[in-house]
Amino acid sequence: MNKKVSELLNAQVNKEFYSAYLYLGISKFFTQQDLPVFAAWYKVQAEEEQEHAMKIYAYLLDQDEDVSLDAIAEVKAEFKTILDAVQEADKHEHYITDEIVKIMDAAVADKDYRTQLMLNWFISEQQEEETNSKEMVAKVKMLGNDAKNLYLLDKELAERK
Ligand code: OFO
Repeated sequence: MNKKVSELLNAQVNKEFYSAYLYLGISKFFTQQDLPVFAAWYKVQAEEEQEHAMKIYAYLLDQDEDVSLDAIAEVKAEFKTILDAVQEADKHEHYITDEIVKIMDAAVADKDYRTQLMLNWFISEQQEEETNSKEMVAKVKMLGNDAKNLYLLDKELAERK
């Protein structure tokens, strides 16, 4: 595998684990706000991010590439408001999309069709996650900090498995 593609994929393993950590931090914040279903929603998201990291990890090993298991950066997860927390998640999803696109660009430049095929899944996944996080921001903006509304939204989120 091309060195740049391999390095970017390695870095992405770490970024996906960081994403899991960030979502766990957001989940913790919602637990502390007494919004258990919001908390559960972001905990599911944290689990999904670990799966993403493992997808790239397994792909690299399948290609006989090494995987560096670097330190995962600390997550502060201190938010002033519920809106701040959901906006942080939305901002992060856009950042991750940009990172996936950078790897895709490198794979295209190298005519690395196998990596492009693997990354196609991530391109679709990011589309879905950006849509979810955008909707979450819109809902929280509409409902504001009204306790009853947030309780209802918390119940609506309970649908997510
Ligand atoms: Fe890894 O799925 Fe979004 O960030």
